[in-house]
Amino acid sequence: MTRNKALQKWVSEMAELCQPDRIVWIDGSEEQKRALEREAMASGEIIKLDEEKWPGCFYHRTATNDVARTEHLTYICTSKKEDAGPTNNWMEPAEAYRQAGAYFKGAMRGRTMYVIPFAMGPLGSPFTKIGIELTDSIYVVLNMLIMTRAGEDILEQLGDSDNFTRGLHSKGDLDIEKRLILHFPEDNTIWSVGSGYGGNVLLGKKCLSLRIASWLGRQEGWLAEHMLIMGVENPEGRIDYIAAAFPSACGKTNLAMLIPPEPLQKQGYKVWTVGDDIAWIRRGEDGRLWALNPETGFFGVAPGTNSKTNPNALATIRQNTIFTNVLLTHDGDVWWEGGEGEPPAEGIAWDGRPWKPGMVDEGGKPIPGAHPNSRFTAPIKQCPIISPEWDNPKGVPLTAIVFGGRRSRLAPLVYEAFSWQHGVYVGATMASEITAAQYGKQGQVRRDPMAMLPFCGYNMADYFRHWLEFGKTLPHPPKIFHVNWFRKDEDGSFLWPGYGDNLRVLNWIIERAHGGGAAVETPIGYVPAPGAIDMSGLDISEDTVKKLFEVDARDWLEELEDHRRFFEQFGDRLPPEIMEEYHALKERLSQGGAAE
Ligand code: SAT
Ligand code: MN
Repeated sequence: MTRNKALQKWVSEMAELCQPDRIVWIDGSEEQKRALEREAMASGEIIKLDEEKWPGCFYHRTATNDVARTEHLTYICTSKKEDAGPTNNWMEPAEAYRQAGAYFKGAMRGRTMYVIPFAMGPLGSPFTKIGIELTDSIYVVLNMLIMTRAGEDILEQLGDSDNFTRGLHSKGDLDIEKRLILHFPEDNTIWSVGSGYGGNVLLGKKCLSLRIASWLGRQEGWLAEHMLIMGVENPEGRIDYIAAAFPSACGKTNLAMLIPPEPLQKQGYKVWTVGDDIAWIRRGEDGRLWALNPETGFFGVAPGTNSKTNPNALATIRQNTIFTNVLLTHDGDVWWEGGEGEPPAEGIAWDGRPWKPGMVDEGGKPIPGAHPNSRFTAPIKQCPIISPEWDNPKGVPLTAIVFGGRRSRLAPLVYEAFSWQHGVYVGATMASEITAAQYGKQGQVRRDPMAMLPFCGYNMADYFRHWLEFGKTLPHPPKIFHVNWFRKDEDGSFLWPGYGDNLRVLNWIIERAHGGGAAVETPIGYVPAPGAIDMSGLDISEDTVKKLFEVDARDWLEELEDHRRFFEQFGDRLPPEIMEEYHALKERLSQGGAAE
């Protein structure tokens, strides 16, 4: 399959370790994919869904202890511990290879090792990185064929070069005690063993495109970010591109596929999807920022996806989609909580047990049919509003950068940072309530800088420094904003309708980025002036609007204590600019400039 000596050598060494019965190279052909689907159906690894209802779609169920990324088993293995930093788990590389090596040893006996050559980014783009994933899972192969550009062409592009990410994955025996997700940025290598769940095993995604890429980006002078990319077309036909970072399961996919509310649709607004999870960002020759989505598919959260919340996602997953851990019915249909229509009368839940609507556990809590982190894997091209620019090798030029989190309190609907440096502080102090995409206590607030806490492949203090330095190279750095769609009132109901109406907020952001848009200065940044956000056709009271934009100085001063505690862990490595911003913010808040 290849004459690349470095690749041949590495594949045979890994085969020596894992002892597969066979080695199969993935060529990217339709015939090979079909044959793999048949094989996985025969073994029960995937189940074909009803061809009428779900053409070309499959169902897969993971082990019940293997349903989300396992951050506590995810490591950055650098020679020096400080290079991984205090927010990453660290293991010494030799020790990490030794431990995981013991789990990989003979793990593919009786199995096939698939060699997947893949590219993140379009071939021939300065952004693009090549990887090879070795895996013993057909499910992984089929997902990688959707999520990445995979096959023979990639080998051709790679030629004799040894510049590729070496990814080794084995399901092992799916024992959580023998599960490790290891990154060796100094060796451009990823080892993942003991899991079969998306983010742990689709090595092109979080492992390469964020953890390894963030490391490469720092060396090469660009940014690898956990961001969606979308275009907003205004009635005059101008398209502004926005990149936005939110933690996992906070609505990146929904925002990227947003449908404008009726009054804005009538005015002629349109949205174009470029990506829903990862943005690689470079400075263009024109001094602007250019962003590219390195993926070719969506690995989205199923629950809550319906024709009201995200009709574009629903249209995207109608065919050629793999569903993981949703509810399966006996007639080859799927369903999930917050899905389309009534639940089926009965089915098989994500954990393989029989399920009926209304079932409750011993504590009286409803038993869900689909796991809260159940997913769909669908080709990006099937999205009805896919941007014609989505695979432009140059990427798309960014008008604004947006950070956001899920906060019931504190953070206003939107605010604008005073400068790039302040914007980096805003990103660095992002926080969000824990969702089903992570193991952990749901609802608890955790600090998640730039939504990269689980994905930054090096010391986060150095990452802040990289952002600060990167901004200095830009003649006109884009403005940075923070949004929070999830603010609640005293009785726990959401203050903002969200979904399509978020476009109203994006429009203010775009106006501000172009030098317009009325704003009021607060200690934390600029918020929209009364009337500056188009609320036409919205049933929202003045009082609610006031609450949405409220900046409570006392609450913020309390929050600042948490900022300080978070930053303390980085010691001397923290760039002084960050504490400069901290002190300036504290000063502004203490002066009582905020509404009480
Ligand atoms: O599971 S993934 O890491 O691929 C998705 C996510 O959690 O953002
Ligand atoms: Mn994500």
